Amino acid sequence: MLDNNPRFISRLTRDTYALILAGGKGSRLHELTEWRAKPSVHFGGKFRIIDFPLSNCINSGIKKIGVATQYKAHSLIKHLMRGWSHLNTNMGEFVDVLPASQRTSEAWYEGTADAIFQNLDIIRAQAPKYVLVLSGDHVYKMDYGEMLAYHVESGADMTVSCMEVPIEEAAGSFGVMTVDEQFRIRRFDEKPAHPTPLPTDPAQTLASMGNYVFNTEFLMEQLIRDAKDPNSEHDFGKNIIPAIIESCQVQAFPFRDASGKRAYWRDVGTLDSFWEANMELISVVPELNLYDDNWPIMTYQVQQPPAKFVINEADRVGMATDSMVSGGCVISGARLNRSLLFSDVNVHSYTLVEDSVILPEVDIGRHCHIRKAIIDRGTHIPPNTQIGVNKEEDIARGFRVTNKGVTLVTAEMLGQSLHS
Ligand code: ADQ
Ligand code: ADP
Repeated sequence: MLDNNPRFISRLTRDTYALILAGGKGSRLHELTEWRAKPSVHFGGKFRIIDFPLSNCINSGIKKIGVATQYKAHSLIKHLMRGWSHLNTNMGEFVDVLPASQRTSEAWYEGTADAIFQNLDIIRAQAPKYVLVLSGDHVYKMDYGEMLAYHVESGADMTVSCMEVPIEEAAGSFGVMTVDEQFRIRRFDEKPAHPTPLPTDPAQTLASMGNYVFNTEFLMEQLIRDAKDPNSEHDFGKNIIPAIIESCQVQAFPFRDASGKRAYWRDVGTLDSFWEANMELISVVPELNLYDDNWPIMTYQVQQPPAKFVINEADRVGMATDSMVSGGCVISGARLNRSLLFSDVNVHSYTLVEDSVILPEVDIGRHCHIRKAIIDRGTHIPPNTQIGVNKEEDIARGFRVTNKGVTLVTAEMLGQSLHS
């Protein structure tokens, strides 16, 4: 059996080219993606979202990686150059940045399939046996080797990773599928308003995670055919998958954790899910373990001194509970509770920060109260500011308040210009 033979799986991963799609807009993150693509959005105290699929590739033994960028790519490209270029070695390993650059026509990347089509010559030059197409938008830990082994073992032309998702969560957001007993996909609808329920559970549907394995030759044939179709939007979910499920073998790969249960996977596509997924990390035993030596998540990090906590001498105030605090932070005479601070954050005396996600290089002045908020990178909160305490007031001041009552504050909302 393939999956019992790790040496065989390493042969598959070595023969795979991974192409991470990182050009999408992520518009439901509002101002967080006004200046950066979603894969470049900060996550988990020191990472960017794209660090998860990239680390998954490395941990799975896939070391030929392309990242297709398009929308607002400066922050992302900077991160890739600083954090991931060390992989470019003369051993044939690399993380290649593949910006939309009108390589095959006058057009930019028109859809996910077109983003690959425009780079087919680059993939061809590597002559991999398999191409792994990954979404750069999600937070999860996954051994792609298992998916590759499943793909090869089932003799599929294409394999789509999937998981059970509540119907209301999937409606309008995910591609959903119906499978037969062998998990071959028999029907696929891209973001339907009313997803087909699972036969075993009417509250759930089988959703695509936007990750695909292809036999390289097969992928090339499909993309060349699709490129000639004037009615196609050149998208995997909308065009490629529905066009091939009848005549080709397209398998669904259910993504499970080691105990066979639904694995951790977060879309962090809205401000509420971004806030929730970050806050989950603070719990005593989070579902996503960032302290797992067996599956390290790698990133770019600046050299920083340790986080420092200083007590306010006048009234002995200052403490942090149920919080994660990154390098370079100075918490001086302030209180933190259930909060996640990225690097280089300063919090000054008599300030209380609770249930909040504070991105890098934020400065929070004295006597502030920040509650249930996301503060964007580089924002300076003036002394005596209240955020998240009175949501009507937040809206009146031009902050964004979500349906679930999370307040987002960016430097621009406070009239501050941001340095790059
Ligand atoms: P979405 O994520 O909504 O659905 P899409 O917006 O096409 O689909 O984004 C897919 C990935 O491609 C993202 O990582 C995005 O950044 C990137 N991307 C989008 N347009 C791009 C372009 N022009 N150039 C380069 N990269 C681009 C997809 C599937 C669904 C599935 C969900 C799971 O289509 O079937 O359920 O992912 O989240
Ligand atoms: P990140 O916060 O993701 O690290 P970067 O600073 O690396 O982002 O890149 C963000 C890009 O957006 C840069 O090109 C930066 O100059 C630009 N940018 C960010 N905020 C603003 C703003 N308020 N006005 C103009 N440009 C901005």
